[in-house]
Amino acid sequence: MATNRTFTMIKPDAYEAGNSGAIIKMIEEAGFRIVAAKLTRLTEERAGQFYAVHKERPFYQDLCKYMSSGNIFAMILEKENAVADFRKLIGATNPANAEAGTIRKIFAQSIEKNAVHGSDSDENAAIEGAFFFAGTEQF
Ligand code: YYY
Ligand code: MG
Repeated sequence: MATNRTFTMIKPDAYEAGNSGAIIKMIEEAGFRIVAAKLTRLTEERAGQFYAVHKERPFYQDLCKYMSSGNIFAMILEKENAVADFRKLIGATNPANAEAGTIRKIFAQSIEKNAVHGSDSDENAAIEGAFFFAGTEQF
C-alpha cells in the first residue's frame, strides 16, 4: 500500500549555494507538505550506511565523502503518490538528462553534486525517513 510519504535531503552543494529556500519553495508549490525537517550532517560512515545499496559501485566512496562534506537538509514529505511525483519533480540523476523545470535541472552541478535526494520506493521512503527522524519528529 502506498504510504503517500517520501524522504528527501537537500545535498551539501545546494545547501552551500544557498538554494535550500528556493528548493523548499518548489517542493511546497508542487503540493508536498513537510511533515519532518532538520538541518544535519552525515559522517562518512553514516553516509555509507545510507547509500549501502550502492557499495559495490565505482562512485560509492566519492559519494560518501561528498555527502559528509557539508550540511544537509533532511525532510519527510507528504502528498498523494509522493514517491513517484517527487522523483518527477527532481528529474534524472544526471542533471544533463533532467527535464527542464526539474529541481536537478535548475540546481544540480553534476551527477554527484545533484542538489537533492528522493526515495525510490515506499519501502525505502519509510527506511530513509526513520534513518533521520524519530517517530516523535514526524508530524
Ligand atoms: O536515486 P538517485 O539519487 O537519482 O540515483 P542513484 O542511482 O540512487 O545514485 C545515488 C547517488 O549516487 C546519486 O544521486 C548521485 C550518485 N551517483 C554518482 O555520483 N555517479 C553515478 N554514476 C551515479 C550516481
Ligand atoms: Mg537512488
